[in-house]
Amino acid sequence: MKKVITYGTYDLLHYGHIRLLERAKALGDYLIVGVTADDFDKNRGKINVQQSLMERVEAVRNTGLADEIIIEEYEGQKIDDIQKYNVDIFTVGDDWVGKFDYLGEYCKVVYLERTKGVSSSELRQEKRSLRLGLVGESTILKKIAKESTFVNGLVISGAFSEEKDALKNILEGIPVFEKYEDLLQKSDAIYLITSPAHHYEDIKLALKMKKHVLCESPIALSEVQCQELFDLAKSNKCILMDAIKTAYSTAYHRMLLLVKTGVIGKPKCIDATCTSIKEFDQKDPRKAKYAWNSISAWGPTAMLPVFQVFGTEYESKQILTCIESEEYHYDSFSKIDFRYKGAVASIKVGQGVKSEGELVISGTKGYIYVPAPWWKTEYFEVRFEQPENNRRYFFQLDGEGIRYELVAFVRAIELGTSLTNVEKTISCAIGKIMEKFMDGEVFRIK
Ligand code: C2G
Repeated sequence: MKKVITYGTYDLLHYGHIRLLERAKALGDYLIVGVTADDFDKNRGKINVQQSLMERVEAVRNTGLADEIIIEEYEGQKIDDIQKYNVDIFTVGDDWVGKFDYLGEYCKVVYLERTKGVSSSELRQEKRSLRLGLVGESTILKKIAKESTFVNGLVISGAFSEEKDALKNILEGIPVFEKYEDLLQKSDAIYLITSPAHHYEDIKLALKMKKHVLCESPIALSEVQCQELFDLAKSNKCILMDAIKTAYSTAYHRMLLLVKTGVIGKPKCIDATCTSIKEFDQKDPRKAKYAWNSISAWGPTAMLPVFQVFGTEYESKQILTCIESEEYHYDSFSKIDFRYKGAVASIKVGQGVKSEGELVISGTKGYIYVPAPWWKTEYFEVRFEQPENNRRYFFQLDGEGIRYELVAFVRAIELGTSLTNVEKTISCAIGKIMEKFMDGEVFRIK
């Protein structure tokens, strides 16, 4: 019996795939089809796959052409499979010509002509692209514009900033609008990174015009305002999403899931530190006005694991801060201690103080250690009393998580339902901390 094997994602199964499978089957007597796992695709840069693995497997099964379906999960697996299943022929479309010649050592390799004029990417793009407007002053806009090119169905419609000069040299080839409303008119959604004090008004206007909003955290500087914006988004059938890219990093997300399985026992203490030295010049009022203080720039990221593990119902908290400018509410460093029933957490954030940017989650059986910079790491360890029980985890991170965040935003809009990794309650709890800070409910480090 001649065994043939072929692999693919088979997203939105189409005529090109079916023709490939038919010809593959005709090469022998028994056809094995390897369908790629989601993680495998993500790691090879295919982040826009629309269907789940089960849907794709079902679609292949329904062709009736596969005698056996297997899942492709790791690089190099093809060699293992060919040996394991005693395969005679490996085949794939000729868009891969040369790429799998190395398999010739194990079986015959056949490249079949790819069917012209049909592809999953085109099918995905058939839906009208979502026009995303960029709003704000930060150089992060440049990263968003770059990362958007990796996301199917997303185009940048233009940009707007109160500080026009701020957009110079960072957004080449993107039209800059004179008025915020004009950009909103030409967009379906916006990514917002104006200064936090402006978020509330900027988001409100966008939502009133029925535009979806992805806003760099904090969404607003008070809990009530946050809640109001989420309510407005709901009644206007819009998506409002908190942009904390760390929440979309695979390593971070998997780490969180592991904590929830109880691998470190009962979590008792979290220490999260985020710092980056940034110049703050209050003698330049134009720049000072738009500067993000340390608690806004880093607070949401640092609070994320605290709220995601322990929840938002802490018993008490204390904000300790070094204020550099009263006028601009600018802190060079802040530390927040949270007391929970049976647990504590502490975050340290700063733009005028440098420290080790690590995250430690301590539990009754062991602890999680995420090395600096933990907010964009690909790696973490689960450590125990007996070092031989320690485990290390690595998950590739492309585009600092921004790419996956944009994919989640676009899909949420398509499906009309929130797919956020940052719960609304967390966004509101962040807003509440910001409010306490702005109201001066702090201990000053003098
Ligand atoms: N195909 C084709 N004609 C098309 C489109 C795709 O013949 N118009 C073929 C591809 O060449 C491939 C198979 O259909 O052999 C599945 O295509 P994809 O789902 O796009 O999978 P791909 O990314 O090519 O993965 O390990 C995975 C494999 O390397 C192939």
